Amino acid sequence: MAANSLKHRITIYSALLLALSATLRATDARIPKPNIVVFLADDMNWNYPGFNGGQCETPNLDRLAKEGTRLTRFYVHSVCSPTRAALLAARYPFRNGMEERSHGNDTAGMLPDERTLAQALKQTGYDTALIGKWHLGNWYQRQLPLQRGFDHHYGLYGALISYNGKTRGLWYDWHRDGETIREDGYTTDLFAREFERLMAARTSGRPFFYYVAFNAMHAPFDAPPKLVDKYRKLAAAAPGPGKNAPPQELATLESMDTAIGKMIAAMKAKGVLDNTLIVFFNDNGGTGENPPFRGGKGSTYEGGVRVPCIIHWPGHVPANKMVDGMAHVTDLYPTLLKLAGGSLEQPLPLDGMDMWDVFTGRKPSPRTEVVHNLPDGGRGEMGDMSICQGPWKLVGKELYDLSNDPGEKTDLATKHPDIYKKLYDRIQQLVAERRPPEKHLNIPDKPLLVFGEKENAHPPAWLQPYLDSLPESLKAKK
Ligand SMILES: [Ca+2]
Repeated sequence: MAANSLKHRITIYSALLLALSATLRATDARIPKPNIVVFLADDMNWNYPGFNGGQCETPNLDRLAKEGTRLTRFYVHSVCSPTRAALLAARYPFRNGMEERSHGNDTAGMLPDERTLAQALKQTGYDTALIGKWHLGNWYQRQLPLQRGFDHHYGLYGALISYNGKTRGLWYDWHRDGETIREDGYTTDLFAREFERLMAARTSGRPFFYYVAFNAMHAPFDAPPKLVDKYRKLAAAAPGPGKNAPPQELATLESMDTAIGKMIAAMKAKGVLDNTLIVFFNDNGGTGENPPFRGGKGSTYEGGVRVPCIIHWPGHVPANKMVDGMAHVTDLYPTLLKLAGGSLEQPLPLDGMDMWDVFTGRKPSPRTEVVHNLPDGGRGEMGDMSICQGPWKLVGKELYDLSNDPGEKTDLATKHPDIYKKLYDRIQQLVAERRPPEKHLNIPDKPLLVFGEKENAHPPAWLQPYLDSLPESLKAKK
């Protein structure tokens, strides 16, 4: 009897294993290992791009939106560094050390034991590159992109640089592969040129992960004068509500759209576009207001943390579709890594979830909770403590039902004290899981010329005369 039962079990297990391996083969056959390109905008307002009804001309983003799936409830963090850390580590900033924002002259960076998406994809056989803004530590060598999984980096380590001068105050911040370099030109255009160069030079045959993190449209603005003039004239010709976005900001965004168009064209010319998954999103809400949502950058109201996100891979991801299930920036890492055939096994547990079946419209989102900020997160600069579970969202002492009130106008905290308490208690539980950031110090202003401790120790001979020669208008504020 026992022998029969064992035999029966073995037969069942064998059948299950066969079915499982058939499913895996079918999955492998259905999904080729894609190239992955992430386009990350900086501080873009929800209502500016054309695909969201904005007045900025963004034909390339609009095409991505039309040919792809848009996530309409995609969350990030309310300022730059925490979102970038959540993207690359798939863990909330209160765990990965970047709840403390990377400021100008301090040594704050992502904790060194965080495994980045670039490291994980590299282990899976991908070529990796970061073109643009890093902002996860701008000083110690161990913090910089080449030490965090990128084969190649071109752009800035910090934030807030002038688009033409590449300076933040009198700190210079422009690099290629760990060297301080001098290049004339507008950052956004230079990123496109670098992408074109990399694409044309590709010979490896391995899949690639290119992370393109624009400084557009972060201040200080220095947009091409012709474009600024165009939007100034448009605003004058059609004034009124919703038509008064600053021309500098719209011109900056249109420049970014043009750069994205050039990069897509470069992939098409190389014959790799069809097998490339493109993700576009924005790192935090735009400054000021982001209608129809409340608030903007630095706030945990929807306008600060809910951003446009497009998933584009024709033939694999539905075209012209909206997905309204909840998703968070940490979900990209496990989703992309799994698609790439990589392993999610790692010492630090992930907050992100595999969302491929959500992006492809096969299943509703499994995500039931997003943490926006813990009490006093990031020295209070990330907005009020906030968490959402399903339609309910706690922001500071307020409670909103986003299913009826996405604009967060009616505070229901006194009407539903039980729900408020449940969310509040959950936040307190998470406070106990907080991991302290790396101890960081202020870097002395002098003799600081360039970000990157090693590069600053041996600055190039042209640097000081170059900085001295810059007009005040090209020196961004510290
Ligand atoms: Ca930002």
